[in-house]
Amino acid sequence: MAHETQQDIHHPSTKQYVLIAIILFAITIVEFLLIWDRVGIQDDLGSAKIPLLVGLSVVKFYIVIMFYMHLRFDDKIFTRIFIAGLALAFLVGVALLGLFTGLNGDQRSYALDRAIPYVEHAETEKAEETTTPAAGGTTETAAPGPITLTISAVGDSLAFDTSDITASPGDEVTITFINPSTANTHNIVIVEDGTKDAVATDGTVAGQDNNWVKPGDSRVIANSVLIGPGDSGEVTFTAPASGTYQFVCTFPGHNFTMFGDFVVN
Ligand SMILES: [Cu+2]
Repeated sequence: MAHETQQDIHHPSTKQYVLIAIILFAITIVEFLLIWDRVGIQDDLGSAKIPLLVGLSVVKFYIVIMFYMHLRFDDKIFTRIFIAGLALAFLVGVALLGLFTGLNGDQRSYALDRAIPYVEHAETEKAEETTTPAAGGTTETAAPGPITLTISAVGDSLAFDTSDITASPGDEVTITFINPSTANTHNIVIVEDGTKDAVATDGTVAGQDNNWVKPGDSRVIANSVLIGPGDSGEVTFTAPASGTYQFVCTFPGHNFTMFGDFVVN
């Protein structure tokens, strides 16, 4: 027993491989039935389906590594190496989660600090929504004209120095954007209300060559090019109809903290 080699042990036959495939397929069907809303089990199970699905995945994982990856038939050293790697991956995952959430389940202070602007923004947005219906009556207050706004990034922070800018419908708006950062590249993109994150997500896909903005994105009213550290740039556009819009930096990841409201009234 102490000197087992690969030759001593029989690998599974084709018949056994087929059987294993059928078992894996059957487990997958069960998993699918658990989450398919038309079956109706998923509502009854509630959050209980999560440990069930994890358990089924573990069973499948075990079968695959033991038979298809031959760990069951190879020298024990391979199993030990595999488990060591798996344990390391698990610990790294837990450590990464620990960066944002403590063991007691509370979010870490710096994670909370970064989350606060988004919550505040959601509240102000709602407050404005309730007041904007009056603007539907298009009461023109001032004749449209050219206006110039200046906005700046805050040092090396992922933030603009102002949380809202205003214009009147039809204004020829020129926004001068100053980037005093020593490290970060930014842009400024004017978008339809509530679309900043979706626009940024599509911008990330579009890539740096497109200034992190999807070409032809209908939610984008105007955008600057990328403005590097220490540079400044301008974007000129005609202010759209009355309402609330957003401005945002769509450099990947910046959109969560680097945004504000663009109010047209
Ligand atoms: Cu940015």
